[in-house]
Amino acid sequence: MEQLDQQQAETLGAIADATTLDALEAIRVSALGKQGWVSALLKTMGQLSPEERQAKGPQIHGAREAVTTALAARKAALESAVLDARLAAEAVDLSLPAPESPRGSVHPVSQVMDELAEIFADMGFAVASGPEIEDDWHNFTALNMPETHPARAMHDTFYFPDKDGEGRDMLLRTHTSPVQIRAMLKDGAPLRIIAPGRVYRSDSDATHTPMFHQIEGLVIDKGIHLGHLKWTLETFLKAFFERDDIVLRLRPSYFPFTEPSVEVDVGYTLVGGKRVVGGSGDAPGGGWMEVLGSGMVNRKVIEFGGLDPDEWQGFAFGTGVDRLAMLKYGLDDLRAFFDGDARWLGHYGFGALDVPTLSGGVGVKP
Ligand code: 2NL
Repeated sequence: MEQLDQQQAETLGAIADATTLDALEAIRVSALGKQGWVSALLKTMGQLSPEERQAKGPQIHGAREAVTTALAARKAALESAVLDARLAAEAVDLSLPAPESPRGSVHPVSQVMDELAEIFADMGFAVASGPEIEDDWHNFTALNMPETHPARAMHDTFYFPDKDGEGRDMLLRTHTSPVQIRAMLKDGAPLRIIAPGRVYRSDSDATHTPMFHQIEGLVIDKGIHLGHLKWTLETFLKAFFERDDIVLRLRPSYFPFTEPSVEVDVGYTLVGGKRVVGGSGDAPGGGWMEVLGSGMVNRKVIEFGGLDPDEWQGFAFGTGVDRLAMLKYGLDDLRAFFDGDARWLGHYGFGALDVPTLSGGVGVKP
């Protein structure tokens, strides 16, 4: 039995000294394996007399227990050391830039819409939206375009064959103005909104697509006048083109839904033979480019919006998002916008994480 004590002490010592899982496994085999010393002692128990078995049994089983427990504890310690070593060796350095994984790009129209929403949000405008399938009351009548108005003709507007539940003609909206009529009726005044979105006209050539993108803005409040309109558009255009030297030229015009109506041009100048937005268009080599239509909201339209025009006044404006995108980013083919060509998008698209108002430089193609 002294031999057993000694073997057990040796084995436990070897377990404590084992530095690898392989070494530990060898110790396990030498003690508990088929030929191991603990197994050999257990086998001898069958030949012992009952008295001897009672005397030695607990010691032998105790040895097996002690070795098994020590092996398990040492194995757990070695395994966690192996894991610690791996974690240290394979540590991820979170200060390194993440590898780029290209997954498509943001269309220039979406990019410009984001920029517009951002710029107008800074001026207190909310983004409003509405249906692309409209009725002729919201699209035309409420905008002071009566039954006889030429824009209502089939050759301009896409109509649906059926009427809606209220007996009105259904059509694809030709501008985003009906969104603003709906906002006036729903939210009342004061109101400061922009309405960006798709609009549809029966028109298709090199510079017109049957679907295009428009953004309109509407401010309704007390005592609103043309000065508010001019400041807002000037502030917007400076932010959008990211230049402080944007010069506006306001020209009298006509829209059924505004009175008076104002067309807004921006000046461009020649820089290295290229037309670039900024500066007075009257400078040598320069010129004026129309970018916006606008005006004071017609009294009749304010009434159609459910408000009293003696109490509430407003201004409104509208422009093409596609055209703004072409101007700002120097794109020259409108039709390429809607071809869905991945090569075009790969070239002109923006990264998903680009900030909305990044400067691409302003290029106006001659
Ligand atoms: C253009 C000109 C314009 C408006 C849109 C508008 C909307 C309401 C009331 C009054 Cl609800 N006006 N919108 C006003 C003036 C011009 O758009 O050239 N668009 C592409």
